[in-house]
Amino acid sequence: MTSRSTLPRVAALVGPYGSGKTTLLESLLLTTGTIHRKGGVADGSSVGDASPEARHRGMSTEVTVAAASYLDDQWTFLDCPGSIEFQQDTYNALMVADTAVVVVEPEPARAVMLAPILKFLDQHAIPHVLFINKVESAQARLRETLEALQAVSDRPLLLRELPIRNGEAISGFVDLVSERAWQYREGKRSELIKLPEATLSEEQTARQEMLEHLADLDDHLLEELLSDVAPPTTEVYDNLSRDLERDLIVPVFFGSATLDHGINRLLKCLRHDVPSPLVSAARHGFAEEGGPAGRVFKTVHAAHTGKLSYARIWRGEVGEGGTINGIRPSGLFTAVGASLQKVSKAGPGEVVAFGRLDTVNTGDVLGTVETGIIPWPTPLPPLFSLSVHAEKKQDEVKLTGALAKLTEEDPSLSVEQSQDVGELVLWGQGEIHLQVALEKLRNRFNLAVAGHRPQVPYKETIRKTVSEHGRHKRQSGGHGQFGDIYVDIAPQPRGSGFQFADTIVGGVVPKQYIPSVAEGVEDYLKRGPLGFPVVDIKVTLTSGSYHTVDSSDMAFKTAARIAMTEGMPKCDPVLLEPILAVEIAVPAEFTSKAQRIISGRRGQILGYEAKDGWKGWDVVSAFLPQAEMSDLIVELRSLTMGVGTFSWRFDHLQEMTGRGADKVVEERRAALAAQ
Ligand SMILES: Nc1nc2c(ncn2[C@@H]2O[C@H](COP(=O)(O)OP(=O)(O)OP(=O)(O)O)[C@@H](O)[C@H]2O)c(=O)[nH]1
Ligand SMILES: [Mg+2]
Repeated sequence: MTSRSTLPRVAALVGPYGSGKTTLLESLLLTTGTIHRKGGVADGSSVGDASPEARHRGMSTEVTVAAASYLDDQWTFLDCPGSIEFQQDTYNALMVADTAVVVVEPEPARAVMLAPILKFLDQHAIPHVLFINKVESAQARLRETLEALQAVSDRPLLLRELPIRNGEAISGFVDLVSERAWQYREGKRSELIKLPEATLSEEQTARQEMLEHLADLDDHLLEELLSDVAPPTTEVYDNLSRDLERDLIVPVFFGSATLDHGINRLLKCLRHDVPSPLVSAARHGFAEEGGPAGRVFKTVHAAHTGKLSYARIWRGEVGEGGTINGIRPSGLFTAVGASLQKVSKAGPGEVVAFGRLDTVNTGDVLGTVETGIIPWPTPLPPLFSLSVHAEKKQDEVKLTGALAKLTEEDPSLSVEQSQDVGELVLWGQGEIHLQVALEKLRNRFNLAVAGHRPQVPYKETIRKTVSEHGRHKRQSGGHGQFGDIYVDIAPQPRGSGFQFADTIVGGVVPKQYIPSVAEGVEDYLKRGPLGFPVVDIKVTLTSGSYHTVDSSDMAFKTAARIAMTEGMPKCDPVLLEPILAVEIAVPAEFTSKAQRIISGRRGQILGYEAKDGWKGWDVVSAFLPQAEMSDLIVELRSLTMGVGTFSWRFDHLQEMTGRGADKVVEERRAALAAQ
């Protein structure tokens, strides 16, 4: 078997949370001789998950970059977080990978968790293989797991190796192409053994099945199979690598990351089958010829090194001392987890971190932007929010700066300065995502930040028309103050906002004072009788009087406020709560659960239909009060094995009455009184 490519390649390790990606990275690094002793996730000694936040939680919270070499081939492994809350980093990493190793558990019920990542891989035609991990502790038969996995994969899964069993336990495997057998050994490389007699007929069937899948995609192979000609091994290998390159098949491997079983085999197949970076570069729209080009897939603001931009080089060579996008980087580094090593240059296929490319962001092209380069995925839309503030008042400016850095690192995190309720709101993908962001602020920026549930931007309006008189008169020494007006305050249809009009005739309120009346009214509307901004209301100035010397803008503004303060409580004020249009996407087996979540949250189900392009998924549409959205994603995920998600937008304001409304108003009064 010869290597297809000597250019450095990139394999991303992806898959559901906790499937063993970081442990697999450790095993890959050991097998390739990059490290000499294996660390563990549990005791915080693994190469992956080096950040304090990841260590603290025993889970990956961002991508780990690790360079290795195997049989003279250069590799960079990208160990991606499995949690759906950190998928932005995973998607970014996949945008520079030549292949993805999808690590899964041998648990048929969990197969559904793969759907989102497989969708992303197929949408971007990224070649990928499956690695069924933890086989030593599998409860289910490999077949059952495979069937469940096939149900969520649009591409055919192709079992590349067959387990050899010793009783129930898997003790080795047969490679279905070379038809050679290996026996696992503890702490050592697997041993080549004679294909066991007992496995022979099963092996023949499995091999035939694999060949038939390949023949579906190749006429020559099909002819051979139909006429009972055994295809030469090289032809099978060629088919495998060609079909993988085009994302037409998904080869399946199995093993154990903790026991280092099946790792060498996985590496050998990657070495043989994974396409060259030249193929990936073309898939991304980078032309073959031209100056140096690359793309940034990860940005970190590290405490000591400053800003680091991890990039894949797609073409040409970049070197120390040169400029990139007009900037001279402070250095070039390769990484094995947190350990960085300075290098003088980097060429096609390599992954390097550039120091201090200040104006360059994740997703940016390094070099000339060519037409045809595929767009970077848009950031994941926000699903969960916290209102945040620095625990020390003097840290507030620092907080804004630190948040800007975090949102630059992770565009699925965003900050909103809410106008309505005056809060700084941090938006992200879920509770853990935001907690990790707060931990980063503490660990990296030495900022103590508190987060709490954000306020709902309630509004209020009125249901009755009232005419009111407002008179402001004061005599104090020289100039007095005099403003006198009559207004009609009237409700308006939903969505009309605020309107002001006048029906003044004969100059009873002189023209120059009318805008001041409007201003006084608007001032008042910032906080109505229930304590919230007032909307959907029309105020008409109908009459009044003035004084030639004592009247002023200020006096009419005050008169307007008086009229509003007197009149509004008589207009039958009513609370308005924001209603969102939400679309919940779930695998169809969870559709009724999604509907129950909606009804349990005062929502109104509008209907459901099959999710476009997602086999076996539904979308439930509904109206949902914004007050009920805050932990929607938390409940949805807990009921759908983490895969359910939703999109939302503000739709309308709706009158809210009864005990719920009374409670909102009471809480608002208490909050205002405490100010
Ligand atoms: N029995 C067994 N356990 C394993 C194996 N691989 C990993 N684990 C365990 O599974 C748990 C999760 O392992 P990780 O390597 O952190 O999994 P991960 O996929 O990186 O997790 P996230 O990055 O958080 O998605 C740990 O307790 C590992 O020790 C394996 O091959 N066999
Ligand atoms: Mg991990």
